[in-house]
Amino acid sequence: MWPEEFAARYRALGYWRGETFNDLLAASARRYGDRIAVVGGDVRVSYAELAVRAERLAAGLHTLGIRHGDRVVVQLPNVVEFFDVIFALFRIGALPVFALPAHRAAEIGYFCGHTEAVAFVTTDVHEGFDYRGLAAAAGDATVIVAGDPGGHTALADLYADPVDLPPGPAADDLAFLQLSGGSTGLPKLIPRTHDDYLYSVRASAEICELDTDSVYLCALPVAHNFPLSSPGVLGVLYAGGRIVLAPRPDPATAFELIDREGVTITAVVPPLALLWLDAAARPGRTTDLSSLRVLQVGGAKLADEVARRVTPTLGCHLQQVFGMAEGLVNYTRFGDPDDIVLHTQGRPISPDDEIRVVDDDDVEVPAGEVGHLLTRGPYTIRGYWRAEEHNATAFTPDGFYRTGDLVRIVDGGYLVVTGRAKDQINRGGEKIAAEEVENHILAHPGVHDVAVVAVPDAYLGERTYAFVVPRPEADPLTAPLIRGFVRQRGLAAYKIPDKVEFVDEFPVTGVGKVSRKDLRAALRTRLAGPTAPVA
Ligand code: OOB
Repeated sequence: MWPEEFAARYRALGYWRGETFNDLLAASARRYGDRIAVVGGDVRVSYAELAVRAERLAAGLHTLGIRHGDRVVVQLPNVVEFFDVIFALFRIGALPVFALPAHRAAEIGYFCGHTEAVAFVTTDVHEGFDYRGLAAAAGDATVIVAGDPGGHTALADLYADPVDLPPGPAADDLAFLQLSGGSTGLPKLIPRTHDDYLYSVRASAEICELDTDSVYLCALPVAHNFPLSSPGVLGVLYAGGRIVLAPRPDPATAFELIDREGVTITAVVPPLALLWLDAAARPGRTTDLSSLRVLQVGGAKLADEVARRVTPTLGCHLQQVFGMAEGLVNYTRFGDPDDIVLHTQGRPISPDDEIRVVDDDDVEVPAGEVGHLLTRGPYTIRGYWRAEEHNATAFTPDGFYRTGDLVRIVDGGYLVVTGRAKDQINRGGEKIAAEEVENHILAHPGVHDVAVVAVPDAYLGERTYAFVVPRPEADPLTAPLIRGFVRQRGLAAYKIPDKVEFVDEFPVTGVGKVSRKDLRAALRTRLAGPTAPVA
């Protein structure tokens, strides 16, 4: 957490206002009452109704034994119940741990175990997958299911008559644990407080000019930091607008909702932007997209050629968003010249976001040159949750977060992301820690060693390539066998290597470590693909 001098400063400057998400919901329910807050399928929930639903669910969850400070793993698709659940947990002061719908037994098991979760909230079936099958991975946690509970606790049964609950959390308490994309063996958890997160939400809503006329299409998985708070669904609830939940992000589903609900703003990752642009430009499109004012693109580097197509094709502003669940979020602003909007990833939210661009020895590089991005500020964490050892290297001694991103700063303080120094693959915005996948592959008895690297890809930006050194005495390995093995270990599908290649040995660095740099270079030469920003 922040040293007291910083906390005092952030309070004095009005960033931290001593408000919680409970205060936000109460204020919005008072202010916007009967206006529709959330639309999901045929369900339309007003601000006043949302407050009541959260209060009733808080009563039921409390009766179930969930208390202040308890962790609850929440894995829900884009459904209205997501809001009931998180605001009910906020009311109690229990911490949602935000899993994504793509996560499977390996991830859910780890989240529940590592956080000692008391409950796991999920859905019945979504996009053909039965989430109740993950119950075994949740260990001792009570399994709560939105929809058909199949023998578990039904979420629907937990909405109870409001009871007198103990006082809720303080503004400087943790509000939830968010997931890090990670670059190490196991995902890290990101502790965010009410004070710090609310500041980023309010400031984002202002930058994105949200108001009561805003209609936000949530096409990405709602629990991810981008659609959650940049300005995302929480920004909309603060500003009194309307959230429209898309069950899937494909153009047909999204365009239909944009047309029907008069969507004004939405957020996508670069591959989705590409799909939408192609679909929007197709002759004979029957949906009307003219209500759309802003397309936010972030999560991974947006290619210049794609950026250039947004305004002519969709007739709306492009806003580039470069953010991270650890904190720092950058936006291009609506009044910015084309050059900035098309070619930079924006500038920070806050005048008190401190940015340092340094070389390998943590020495600042000359202005305008590429270096490692370090950051500190009023909504950037000072450490991962229960990860002492990792924190010692992931942060500088004076509290700057090492983002692992390579950037340069251009005039006006705008950042251009040029690459990455962390061992992570950014597969169309979905982050994959090389080491996590390597550990799963290494568990195969026929594998001697493995190195997982990114390979440039025209559509996703990057794909995952696994180089495997087999054990000489073992039965011959095949790529499908390795992929199947990893899948069967319960790893999310997006983490399963796109390609597996068998080699006799790895190139090594001077000290004898596997040289991922040489592996990537060899791959790039061989594939001669587009030069995507692979660090
Ligand atoms: C967002 O958050 P995370 O935590 O999934 O991933 C953060 C990482 C960054 O460190 C960077 O490597 C990459 O994703 N990234 C971008 C980018 N936006 C994120 N790289 C290049 N260009 C961009 N525009 O991805 C996230 C959180 C809040 C808002 C937006 C994105």
